[in-house]
Amino acid sequence: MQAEALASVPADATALIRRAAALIFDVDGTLAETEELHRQAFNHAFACHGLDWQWGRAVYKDLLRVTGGKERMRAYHARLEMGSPLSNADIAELHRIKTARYAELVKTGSCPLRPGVTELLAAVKARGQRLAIATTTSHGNIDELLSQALGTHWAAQFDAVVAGDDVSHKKPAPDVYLETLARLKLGAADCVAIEDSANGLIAASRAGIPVLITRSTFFRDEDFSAARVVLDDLSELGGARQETEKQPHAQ
Ligand code: XBP
Ligand code: MG
Repeated sequence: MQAEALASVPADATALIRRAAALIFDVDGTLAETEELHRQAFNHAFACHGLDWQWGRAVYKDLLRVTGGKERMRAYHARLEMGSPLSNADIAELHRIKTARYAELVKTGSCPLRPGVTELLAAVKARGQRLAIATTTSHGNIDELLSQALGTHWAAQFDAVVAGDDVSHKKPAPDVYLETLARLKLGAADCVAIEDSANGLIAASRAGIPVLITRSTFFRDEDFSAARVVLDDLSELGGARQETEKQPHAQ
């Protein structure tokens, strides 16, 4: 059976989820389809800063190969090979405006958690398994999204929350996943990473963590053959939610 075909069998997905001591979630694209809001927020920042940059979906999809909003803007500017260089201060100011706009957009409630996410989080906690977050975005963005979706005390559900600025190198480097494992005091093989992008798959795999992919809008047609399981979304994990007896790793 081809890896991709095998990887798409929900039974494998259920087994992978249920045997893990901890599930480590990516944020953007995995918990919610946030990248469209990020794209709109970037364009808002460019207009505020007097730049005639406007990132359409096709351009943004390509730019998403660069992780980190600040790094993404630098990469785009470098491609333009024109105009005066953007200083670090310019990039920081653009990212500040973008992040503020992103928060406003999230607060409108227009970016709910993806199908199956809320139910899976509840089932995992009911089984005594642990939850963590390993993302490239910022703590502020995580808090905006999950306060809106899970309430202001969302962080109490997670044993570790590691963001892009907590580590030296962003995905596809393994840093954010290695830091998460260190904070959880767990081995890579005892966890599963839930991701939506090739960079996220590479980062978790480099940390030795098995990966379940949930395909997202901007990364639907990526090569995920290195993943253990590939789903269209987490609602396919119905089985992983029904039984709630404690797991062997249960706290
Ligand atoms: C996705 C990213 C982030 C977001 C934008 O993070 O690469 O850069 O696109 O957020 P992940 P920032 O999928 O690892 O959650 O502008 O705050 O970087
Ligand atoms: Mg992602």
